[in-house]
Amino acid sequence: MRPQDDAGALREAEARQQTAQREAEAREAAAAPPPGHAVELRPPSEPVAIPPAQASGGAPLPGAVAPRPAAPAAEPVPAAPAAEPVLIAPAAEPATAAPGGWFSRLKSGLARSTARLTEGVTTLFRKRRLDEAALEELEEMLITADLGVAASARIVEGFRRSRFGKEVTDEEVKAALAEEIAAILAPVAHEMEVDPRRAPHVVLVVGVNGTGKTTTIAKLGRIYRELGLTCGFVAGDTFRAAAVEQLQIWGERTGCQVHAPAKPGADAAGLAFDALRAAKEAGTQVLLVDTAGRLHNKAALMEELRKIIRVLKRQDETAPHSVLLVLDATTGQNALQQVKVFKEMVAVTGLAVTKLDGSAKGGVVVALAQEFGLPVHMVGVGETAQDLRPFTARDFARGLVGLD
Ligand SMILES: Nc1nc2c(ncn2[C@@H]2O[C@H](COP(=O)(O)OP(=O)(O)O)[C@@H](O)[C@H]2O)c(=O)[nH]1
Ligand SMILES: [Mg+2]
Repeated sequence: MRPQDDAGALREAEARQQTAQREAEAREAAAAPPPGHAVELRPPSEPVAIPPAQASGGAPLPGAVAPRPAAPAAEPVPAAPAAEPVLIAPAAEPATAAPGGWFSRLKSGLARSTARLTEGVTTLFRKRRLDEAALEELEEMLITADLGVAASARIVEGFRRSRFGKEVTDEEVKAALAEEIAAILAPVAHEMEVDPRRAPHVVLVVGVNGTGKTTTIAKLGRIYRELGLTCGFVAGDTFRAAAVEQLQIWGERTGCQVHAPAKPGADAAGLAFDALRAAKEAGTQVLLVDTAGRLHNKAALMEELRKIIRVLKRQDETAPHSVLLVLDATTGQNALQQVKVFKEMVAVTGLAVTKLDGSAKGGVVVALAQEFGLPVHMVGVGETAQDLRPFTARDFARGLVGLD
């Protein structure tokens, strides 16, 4: 990897984002509520089940209890008795390859990345002796597919040890590739554990604008509601009126209470502080805090995030219990740079990688695992509330190389 190029690419991406944001903000300004207009904390509305037809054919999570109507704010739902820490998918859920099953959705989501990774393998290894030249070509191909220099070297070493001089077919290479990739991913494949007994377990969600923070919060909210938990959202990206509205809509759809700023641009830390107090009083079990991602003003963003953390700790010194960094897979190597930057700002506890469905750069997840060793909790493979999956090493690796 060339840090120089990465920094340049990151600046470019930021510049693009800034332009898009300025345009969006100009549009929003017209639609924004007048200054001083208070947006009330809305009592949670009835959860709206997403009809299966709309949900990419996804079945409800097995083991999930039917979503129950959320109580009005005045009548807090008591914490479920003896609730255990929860994962977003009960371990019992099989990785079925059946159409509509989540593995098939993960696999089809990864299709573009798979094509990028395997086209080379197929032409290189129809039937060939694995010699030095072949290994070199393989390594180059892996780097091109965004797996990063270190992970690519490690994979090729594995091939050298086990298969050097042997005649191999493309199918054998794919299977071996899946194994080598899974070995790199296994140490980081941990689900994000949320402990409802903390009432609330606070998840601070950070990342560059447009990576999918708000969407991921919505998807998580839906899953927690399906698991029978009470869940709140904090619309901490207070400058963008559209961002607040987006979260309010998701709150209504999922039955999660939304804590919105009194006016656009209100202090995000103050909002988070009030939201945590309200969530404690109501016994809300999970609180997901959305944040701004204006990386072009790094110092200001760092100050804002640190201030949010500081005020949360004033009420609960163990909060935030998770700091989830959301990365957009389509940005490829840029995602690596973003991890470095956000790790300097806050104590990131895990990653969510989104837009794997629209990306040819899913290989970057392997580079992330190799370079940082941070837990990869979940992957986004689409825009609907169903399209968030826990990250499992073997399934992801096999999906990436196109195997069942
Ligand atoms: N295809 C696809 N789109 C996604 C995914 N996650 C988020 N998006 C889209 O990416 C865009 C930005 O997402 P948003 O949550 O607003 O990003 P934020 O600025 O980080 O909050 C939206 O149009 C989302 O629908 C995903 O996993 N797949
Ligand atoms: Mg957002």
